[in-house]
Order: sequence, then structure tokens, then C-alpha cells
Amino acid sequence: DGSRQRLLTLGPEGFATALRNQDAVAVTDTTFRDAHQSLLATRVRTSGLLGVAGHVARLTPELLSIEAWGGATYDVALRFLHEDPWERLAALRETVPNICLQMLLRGRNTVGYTPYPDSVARAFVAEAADTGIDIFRIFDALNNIDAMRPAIDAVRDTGTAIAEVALSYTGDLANPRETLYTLDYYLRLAEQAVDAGAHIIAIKDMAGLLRPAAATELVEALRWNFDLPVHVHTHDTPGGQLATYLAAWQAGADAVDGASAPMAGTTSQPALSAIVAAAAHTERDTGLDLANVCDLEPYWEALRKVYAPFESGLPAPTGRVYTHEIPGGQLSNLRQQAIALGLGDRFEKIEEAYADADALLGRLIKVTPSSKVVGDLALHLVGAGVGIDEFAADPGRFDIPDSVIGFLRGDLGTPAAGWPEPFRERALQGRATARPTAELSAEDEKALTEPGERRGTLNRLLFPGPTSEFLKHREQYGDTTGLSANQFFYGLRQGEEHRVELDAGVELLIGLEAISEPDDAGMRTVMCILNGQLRPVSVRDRSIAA
Ligand code: PYR
Repeated sequence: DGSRQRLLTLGPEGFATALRNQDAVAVTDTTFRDAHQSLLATRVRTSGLLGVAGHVARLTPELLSIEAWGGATYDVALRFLHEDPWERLAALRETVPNICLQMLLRGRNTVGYTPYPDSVARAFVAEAADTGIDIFRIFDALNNIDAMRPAIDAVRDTGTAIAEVALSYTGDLANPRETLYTLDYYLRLAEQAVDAGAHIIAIKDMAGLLRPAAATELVEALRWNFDLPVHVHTHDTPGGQLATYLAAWQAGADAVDGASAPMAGTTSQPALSAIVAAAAHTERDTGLDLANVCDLEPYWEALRKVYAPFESGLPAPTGRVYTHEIPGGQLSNLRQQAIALGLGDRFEKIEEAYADADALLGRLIKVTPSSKVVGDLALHLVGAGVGIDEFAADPGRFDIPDSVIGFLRGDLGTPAAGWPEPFRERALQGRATARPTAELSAEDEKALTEPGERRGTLNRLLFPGPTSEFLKHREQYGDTTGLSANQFFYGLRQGEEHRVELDAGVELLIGLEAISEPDDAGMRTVMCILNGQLRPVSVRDRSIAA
């Protein structure tokens, strides 16, 4: 028996009440989603997840949930892994029948970066719930509850799934000088979340800024004022977030998020084993078996090595996050972007520019996609060698990234502090201010209501380019999800053989024997071994200029 059976038996309301009343601090395992999004550029493939999912189901059935889907995983699966995210979810559901599966939903943006019509959110949630999601963690980049409402309604309409509404956290509410993101701000927000129909309230600390004293204050106040369970999420960027968890559950927090230790720390979540050990033998004991949690660690340790080329997290914790407030998932991404722009050795400058850009834009809640707005401006300013004061004084003179214009135009909604004027007016002067409309065609509206077409339609509406690439890949190569990560990412190395299992028990043994020098036309002869037979294949070496 696990959390899923409990949800099926008690229903969403009963499940939430039981969570609120239990002594044990409940635990969500984020290794399948946020941990690899924050450390490995979201690149872990379905085969890597399925390799351990059954063992997680068996060894840690006491988990509240496994966060396994949503956020960036959908986009990355289609765009870089040539996988259909729906197939991943269905396979995980089949492999983990006993523990609730959880996803991260970006409000009206679902798993994209811009708002979609309500019919998209409705169809997305219905399909995700049918395919296997039990708990939907819903957030909005500016904490706008109205933007989350269609998704909350859609989750409630399933009748079986849990709507966990996230209050995205920034600043430091225990600091007496904090005037914007105060306890009062979060309580007003929580009240709206409760009124909108939340089953669970999440504190989404995406940068690791929630300190122990603030956690105590916030959790106590949320539990005192409302009847819902409180689920705390953090990233361990500054290195001490286990202290925050301890303070949170001592103040009554009902659940926390952690990742398997080899996939934990820095921009990811705190380690599950450290969480379990910290609560063990206290009245908040998680109920998870520490030895079992540790038994799962070698798998993730080995997997992380295979994905080493995608490492994007921090080499070590950083206290600078208290100043720049960059979310864990973005911090790793931004470093890669900076390197790609030739600014890799000026990352501290980018961090400073990020803080400056944030101050100029009005001290935003920074999470996808508002974090991207701030990050784009920071990269742009450092790249162009323009100081923030020079830019703020006369923004009309400069190029401004599209995401920043969109934000100033109100595409993401209104920020908590209101609009930064007169900067906003100056920046928008002479630039298009009409918001893009996102109407669906009658055909698409209809396709969203047809169960057989819904997944494909959602893929296409959310990520048209990557979906068409994915379909081409499927047509050309078939389903490549069964290849190991080594085979998929790195191909054959000389002297190696790969066993490739095709459908219906057919196996291929493919080896690489030798590669010739290129000829004048840039062609090389590759000597392959296919099921024991040597075969020459002529291949153009694209690294050679024509
Ligand atoms: C996401 O939207 O993907 C986050 O992790 C916040």
C-alpha cells in the first residue's frame, strides 16, 4: 500500500486531510524531474528513469509522491531526446503503481513559456490525469492566482487528482526591512489559493532563499490560518537548506521535497537520505527506511556519470544566491547560456547584472518564465557592455530582448510592486505593445476533445517545431527510447559493440571496427560489424569543410 492507494480510497479532500493530520513528515522524491532539470539540463532519458523506477516503488513505498513530469521535462523530451513525454508518463505509471506521481504545471503556460487558452489547460490536465498524474503542483511566475485558476479548476474537475497550489517565495520575510514579500503578502496569496480550491499549499522556494526563521514564521502562519497541508520545496544552492526543512517541519510543515543524494545538493534539492536521517527517531520520523533510501543511491551515482557532459549545476554551494536570487533551475542554465555567448568567464558580472535587472524591473518573483525575463536582460546588458544606470536612463536607445518587452507589455500579468515607471513607458515607446493573441482554430479545439488525438495535438500546440522534428525522427529511426544513454548520446566508439534490442525480441549487435582517413571528397569508410559480419559504410565527414 502506498500513497496512490490512499488517494484512490480517500479521494483528494480526504487525502489532504490525512496528510495534514499525520505525524510523519511526508517526502516527495524529485530525482525524476527537478533534480536532473537543475543539475543535468533535464537530459535524463526515459530509459534512465525506468531503470530505477520499479526499485523506488518497492524500496520507498512510504513516499508521498515522485515528482516525475512537467516543468522542462516535456519540452526537453521532445526537443532533445526524441521522446514523446506522454509515453514516458505512461511507462512510469505502469512501473510505479503504488506511489502518487506528481508534476509541475506552469499555470496557464502548462509546460510551455507563454499563456495558452483555457481549453489547452483543460485538455492538458485531463490527459495528464488520465495518463497517470495524481498531484499537480501549480504555480504562476508572478504569483497571480487568476492565471492558475483554469488549471486548478481542471484538476478539481478530474475528481481524483490533487491541486497543490504553490506560493513562489522570494526575498526574506524574517528581515524587518522586507516591505514587499512579507508574511502578510504570502497569507493574502494563500487565502486566494484556498478560495480557488487548493487541496495542498506549497511553498515553492525555487532559489533556496527560505531561511529557517522565515520558514518557521511562514509555516506556522499558514497552518494556523488555513486547514490545508503545507508542502515545502527548496533548492540547496546556498548549502544549508536542511536547516530550513528542520525548522519547517518543527513548525508543522506536512511534507518536504528531496532528491536521491547523488542527484542532490547545490541547485538541486537537499538529499533524501539526509532528510530521512534528520527526522528519524523524532515525532516527525518520515517512515522511510534509511537503508532502503541509501540502497537506491548507487544507481543515481552511476547514471550521473553517464550524463556527465550535461552537468550544468554549480561546482559548490554559493551564498551569492541571497543577493542575486537566481532560481536553481535557471542558475545552471544561465551559466551554459553565458558560456555559449562567450561570457563564461564573466559570470559574476552576470549575477550582478541579474540583481540590477531585477531591481529595475520591480523586484519580481523569479521563476519560469519571469526568471527568463530578468536573465535575458542581464545577459544582454553584460554582452553589450551597458551599465544598468545608463540603460535605465534611456532604454529607447538600446535593443531590448523580446521577453523583456513582453513582460513590460503585461504578457505575464502585473508584478507585486506594480510597474516600474517611468522606465516602463520609456522602454515601450515606439515598440509594438499589442499582446500576441493565442486563439485556437476550431479544428484544434475539436482535436483537443478527441481522446485519440489529444496527446499529439497538445505536443503540436505547445511545441510545434520540436514536435515536427520528433515525428520526423520517429519516422526515420523508429522508437529510440530503448537505446541506452551511451548509445543514444555518444554513438559507437572504436572497438565497442552495442546490443540494440528492437521490437519483438529482435536484437542487433553493432560494432565499430575502424574508420578510414577521409578521401578528397571528404568521405570516410566506416567498417561496421553487424551481427558478426563486417560491412563497409561510406560516410561524409561533416567536420571537413567542402
Ligand atoms: C519550471 O518551471 O520548470 C521550474 O522548475 C520552475
